[in-house]
Amino acid sequence: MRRTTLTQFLVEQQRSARAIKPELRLLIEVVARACKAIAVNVGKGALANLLGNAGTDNVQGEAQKKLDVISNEILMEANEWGGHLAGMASEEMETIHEIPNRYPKGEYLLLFDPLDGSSNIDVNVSIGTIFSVLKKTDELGPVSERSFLLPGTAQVAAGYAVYGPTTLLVLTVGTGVHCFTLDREMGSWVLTQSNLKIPEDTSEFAINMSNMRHWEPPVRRYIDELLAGREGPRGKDFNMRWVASMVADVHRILTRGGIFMYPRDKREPDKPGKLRLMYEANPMSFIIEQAGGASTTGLERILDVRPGKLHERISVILGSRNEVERVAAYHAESRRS
Ligand code: AHM
Ligand code: MG
Repeated sequence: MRRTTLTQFLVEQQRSARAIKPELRLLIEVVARACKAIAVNVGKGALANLLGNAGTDNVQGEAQKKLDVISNEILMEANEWGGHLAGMASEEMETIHEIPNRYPKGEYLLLFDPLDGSSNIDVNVSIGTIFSVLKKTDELGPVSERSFLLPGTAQVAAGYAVYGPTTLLVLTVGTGVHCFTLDREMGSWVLTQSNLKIPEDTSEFAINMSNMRHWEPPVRRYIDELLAGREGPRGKDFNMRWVASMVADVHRILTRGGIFMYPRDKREPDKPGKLRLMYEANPMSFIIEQAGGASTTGLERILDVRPGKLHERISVILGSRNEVERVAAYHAESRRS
């Protein structure tokens, strides 16, 4: 069987499809290599004393795990010197990181959540890395936080790695969604699924039900109808799954459909949702849309949102198109009434 590696796939995207420039190809390869290094560390776990807290908090006030810190360092070190980037930003760093003057600089900006699903690290459940690539538009000026504040539609590439039973890399450069599996013996990413498509309909949903009392009426209405099952207005039974690692929940949806929701809730009015726009919601929304799904805050398409700050949080509702559109319609109705 002829195998297509990530390198071959990217060269193909560059040469034939003309979807990416050589600099972007190399940048994606470096990110993918860093994900391999993260996978090795995640795989060692307690053997290398890598579980547990690092003893520090990140900018969001969350306790950092040792593996959060290590994964951030791996991505930073791998990408700093390649010459393709102007700057980087991470969930684990308060401010942006400008590429230092001792290295050549490029035109791309890289954003990442180095290890998503932190609450699952110590319990051996799937976790992952999410990344987004933007092109710097203010070419002449030095890189600043403002350079990063572009809507999701400006992304030129996005992807995630899942560190699960197998290690996967899911990628889009705007020409569909493609999945690579890490061949651990060979150390190479092998294309295992091309052009993933999300079914338009589903009977599976993912939401943290313990937050139900904080939800806004349209979300409550939608979930109430799903829970009513065959006897309710939807006339069919729905199943629920919640891994609590966005990478794993989104990957299930890419594979067999579903709707994922981390909606805005009333707990902390200044925090609209839990998930972060720039390095969680945007890259996942790009991937979901490229696979034929939809992604909204409830009130607007996530990829159209103009970010106000780097670590902004946002309501996320994404997955099978017909279900996402139904939730958006409930939001629109509730606004009108
Ligand atoms: P993290 O980036 O700190 O790991 O938080 C994001 C994670 C998502 O992966 C997941 O969907 C969500 O938080 C789970 O939240 P909860 O613990 O409320 O179920
Ligand atoms: Mg995260």
